[in-house]
Amino acid sequence: MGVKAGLTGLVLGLNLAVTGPVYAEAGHDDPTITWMPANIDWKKAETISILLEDNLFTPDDVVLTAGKPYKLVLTNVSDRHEHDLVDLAFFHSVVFQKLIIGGVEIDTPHAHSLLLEPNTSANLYLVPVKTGEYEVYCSVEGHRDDGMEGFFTIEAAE
Ligand SMILES: [Cu+2]
Repeated sequence: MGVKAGLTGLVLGLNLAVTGPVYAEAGHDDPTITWMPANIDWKKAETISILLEDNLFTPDDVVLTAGKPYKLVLTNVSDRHEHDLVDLAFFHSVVFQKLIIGGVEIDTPHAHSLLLEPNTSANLYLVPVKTGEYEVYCSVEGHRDDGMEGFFTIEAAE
């Protein structure tokens, strides 16, 4: 628990919001590094860039393949507003190898959401592990109502 608390403090300091233990109540399992498929070649990670704008995601429909490595580059291009990317079901369907926020590397298999200050970006190295269609959105007040939502679909490998 001490390790987790320490990580949470670090993560919050880097504007990566880790929400409270609601996932347990919702019946989600926390991803652990044991979810990581063996022999992932990170040099082959596919890069997908997603812009967080006022107030939409571009693109807003992202398809990932389970078991493959990805580098998601999330950039808040707003000059004025913070934006986040939220949905517990999605964040519990992927396992992180690491996150890099503002040049700082965070080694964690698990995060609950991502909050980005204006004109900042984050690189998420992850492997999707649970197939499904996941609705994601920005939880900053009013942004979802303005249309800041989208879908991440995780497909089974062929
Ligand atoms: Cu927003």
